[in-house]
Amino acid sequence: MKRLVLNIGITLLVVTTVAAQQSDYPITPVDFTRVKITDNFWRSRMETNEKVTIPHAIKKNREDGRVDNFIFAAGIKKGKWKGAFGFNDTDVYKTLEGMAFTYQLNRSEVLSKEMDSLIYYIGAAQLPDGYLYTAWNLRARNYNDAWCMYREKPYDFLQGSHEFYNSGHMYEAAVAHYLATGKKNFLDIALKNADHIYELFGPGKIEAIPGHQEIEIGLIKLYRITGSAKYLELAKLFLDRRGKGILKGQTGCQDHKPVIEQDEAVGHAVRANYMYTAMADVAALTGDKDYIRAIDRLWENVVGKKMYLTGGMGAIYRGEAYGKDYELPNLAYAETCAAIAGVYWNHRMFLLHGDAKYMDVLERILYNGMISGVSLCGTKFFYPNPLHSDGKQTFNKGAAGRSEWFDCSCCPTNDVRFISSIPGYLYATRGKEVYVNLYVSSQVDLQLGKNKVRIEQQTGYPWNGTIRTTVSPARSSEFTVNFRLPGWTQGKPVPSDLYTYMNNRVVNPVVKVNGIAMDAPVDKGYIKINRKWKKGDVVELELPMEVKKVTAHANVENNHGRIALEYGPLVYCFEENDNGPVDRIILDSEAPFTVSFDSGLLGGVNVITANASVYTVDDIDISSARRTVKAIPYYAWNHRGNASMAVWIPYRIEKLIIR
Ligand code: FUB
Ligand code: ZN
Repeated sequence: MKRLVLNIGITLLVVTTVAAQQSDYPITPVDFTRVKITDNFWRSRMETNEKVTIPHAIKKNREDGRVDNFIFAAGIKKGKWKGAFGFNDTDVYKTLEGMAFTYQLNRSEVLSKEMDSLIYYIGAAQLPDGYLYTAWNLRARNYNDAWCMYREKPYDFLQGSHEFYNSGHMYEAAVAHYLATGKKNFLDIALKNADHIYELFGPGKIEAIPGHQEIEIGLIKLYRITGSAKYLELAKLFLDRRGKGILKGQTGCQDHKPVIEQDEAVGHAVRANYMYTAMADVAALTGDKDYIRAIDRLWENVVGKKMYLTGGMGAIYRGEAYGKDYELPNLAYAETCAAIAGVYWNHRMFLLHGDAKYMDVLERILYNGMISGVSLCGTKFFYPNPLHSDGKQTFNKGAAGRSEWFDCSCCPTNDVRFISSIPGYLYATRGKEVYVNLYVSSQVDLQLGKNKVRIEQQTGYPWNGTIRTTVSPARSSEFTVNFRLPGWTQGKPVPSDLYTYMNNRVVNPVVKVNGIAMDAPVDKGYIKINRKWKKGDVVELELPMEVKKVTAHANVENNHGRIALEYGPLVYCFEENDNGPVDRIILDSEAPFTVSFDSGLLGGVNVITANASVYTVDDIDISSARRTVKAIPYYAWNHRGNASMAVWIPYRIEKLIIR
């Protein structure tokens, strides 16, 4: 046994006695509260999240009954459960998690009061034994979704009811709230619920597993905060019970094989990605090699055969699921929640293996298929994130464009919690090494061994690749700063052969320390600068950006003869607003592409202009004309009304069908 001391911010310390923790991630992320983002790109997103999206989510949660459900379940007022999905409680939890993250940065009294009021209702709704799922507490019979049907007994339909999924989000929110405020009012509710679930479903008890993974991540956070090993044990148990037929071996919820034997991403993509995230945590915390091998294989499969260029995951609308290998239709499902879960998973893979390729994937998701899910104004959302739209099809849960909310609003509330934690993905440390993973103007104070180090980044990223980093240790000392060398600078859009650059020119970045160019070694995708640092040392990094023409693996049939464009970390798309109907464009892949910054467009973006032949068709004639066409960053599409959009554009005529 050893004493585990967790320093959990502000003035709070938890000291407890637990079974010895065997291992953990070898790399430690720098907590988001210590990173101050000073750029325009992410700072404005975070401000919008704080000032617009969080109030919007609170309002929507109140308007459509999600908050009332707790009030009614608590008996504070009389009323019937409202909503279409039993797991609507999670939207209140995820909003609370985002509020807690934000509170840690702004200390707003209004936010604090709002959190306490919601937590009061949640606590009052909890049954004495710890159970809490308002749909069951209120014996809701008005579900319109067969998967969430009311059952006579709690936990009677775990594959559909989402009771454990609900609890997982409650735990994550409660931990965030505890860390932000030091108050235990929410954490106590979460622990009571987790203890109740452990009593019923722990070792030697009922062999149930969640139909929708998420509780595993939450339990591990409870373990980290309390040091109580039973929460980690239960998380692993929920994983280890898979593949034994408890959920009838369904692939949809990854019950087809024991998790350590899984080698292909199948089924519901959000469930899968949350599961892989939890598996990485278990792998790190137990050192279990089978777990590590399994998540490595699953990652290879996703990044090698199942990921969109935008980082989107989960191709298929039916079952919100991963498709077969190379099944990547451009009318992609690519749910925002799956993208966020993909960030969680890839971040943990980096913390485990220390390879930049995981951060490359994370960056791709972040700047493209994740951030596309929230409008610039912060109140309009995509649930699926397709790479093609005809401007009319109602791909977004019944809408042809962004929506303010959904009956199932998992994505908007996931955005709320995720965006407020973005600074936590920038930096990490390992012993006397620092990792600079994302290029964002920012400032951070690090503890590196016994030394304090301030790092300040100034960059125009993602619009240009000039990065100036000032490293200021309190005391001059030797250590290593690792700068991620993005795969896209090295001729590799992704760390697999799924996508390739047609113009694969590798120009090595220029690295200068205090104005003097240097040849730094590169290892695992990082430029490693080891030296005796002194206050005010400056590293300049020039990542060469040029328009990249991407082709997809030949097995991705729908993209034969098509290219997509990238510039820096951003994937581009063509919109009808700039070009007329996008399905009439044939790009001239040999002609020059030019890039210019348009400060008046979509909050300020780099646009790419290109030569194309644009054809028109009438009853008896097809004609074409040479024209300049314009592409915008994919994340910014659908801000100018519903119109056609495409990421993958033909550059040669493959087939001509005349009917
Ligand atoms: O089932 C809960 C959430 O709703 C899932 O994660 C999403 O895919 C949506 O189905
Ligand atoms: Zn979602």
